[in-house]
Amino acid sequence: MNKSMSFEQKVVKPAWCPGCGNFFILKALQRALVELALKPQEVVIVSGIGQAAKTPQYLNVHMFNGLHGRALPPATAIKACNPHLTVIAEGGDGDMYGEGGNHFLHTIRRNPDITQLVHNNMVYGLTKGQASPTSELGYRTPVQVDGVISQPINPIALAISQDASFVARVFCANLEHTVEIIKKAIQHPGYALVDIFQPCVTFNKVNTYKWFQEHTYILQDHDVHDQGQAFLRATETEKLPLGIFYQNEKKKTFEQRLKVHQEEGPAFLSRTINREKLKEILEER
Ligand SMILES: Cc1ncc(C[n+]2csc(CCOP(=O)(O)OP(=O)(O)O)c2C)c(N)n1
Ligand code: SF4
Ligand SMILES: [Mg+2]
Repeated sequence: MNKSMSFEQKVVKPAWCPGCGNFFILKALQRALVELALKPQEVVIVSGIGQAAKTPQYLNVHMFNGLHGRALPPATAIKACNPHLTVIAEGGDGDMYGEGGNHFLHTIRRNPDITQLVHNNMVYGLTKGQASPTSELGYRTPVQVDGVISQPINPIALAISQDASFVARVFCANLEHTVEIIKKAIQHPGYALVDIFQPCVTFNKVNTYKWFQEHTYILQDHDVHDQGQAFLRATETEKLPLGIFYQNEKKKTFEQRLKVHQEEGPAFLSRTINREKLKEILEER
């Protein structure tokens, strides 16, 4: 039996344009989950709104599809309630760095043991091509008719500056590399960001497959534990590095720091009711 079948969603077919980079990401994630020998019932994918945020609907996993930009708080909560689950928050550049930008910052602070996958196509795809927080200066759209006038966010540099515990970037058409990095992000004990360059073939005619191929290279001989070097690599502009920029495995996770887990064991889900304690509380009131 082909093991990858277990994550295949047979009922709902992807509503993406032919050639969209999201197909590579769907395939890479499916392969990563299979190669990590995870079972569908052990995985939860949380997403918001957008083309990227549709991804969990096309996989045979548990999913929670919430508000635009709000995938990270429920993902953090799910992991805190049941640390046995593999929890992934997934969405687009607008969803995660724009509408959800505040949650991005505060999730880095908390360091829950979750993975954040951002399909970065540098555009709002679902709403038909407006500029996103990662669109380049001067990028023209039907709304930004004279070109974007605000500087794009650099999510990699931002995450490294805040000591996010795992920070990586990939280009989805490098399928093997994307699978490898997603696997490492899921295995990392703590918050892991993977920014995924993803061509939007319909609305972004600048950042195409060819453009990403010509403007990226894979990091070699880079010390992932050197935060200063990682930040410098993240601010390179001529060619954009891909791979793991930074990793800090020494930070405690949000779940490890929660007092309730230290005192009463890990998963809320698997606890039995202490009837004596419950009786005491009820009598007190
Ligand atoms: C609070 C809120 N603001 C705006 C929207 C409209 N909206 C839906 S998806 C989207 C943009 C999605 O862009 P991105 O996250 O980059 O995903 P993509 O479609 O490019 O994958 C917007 C602005 C909304 N649904 N909710
Ligand atoms: S609009 Fe862009 S992001 Fe959306 S499915 Fe089409 S190619 Fe993909
Ligand atoms: Mg987008």
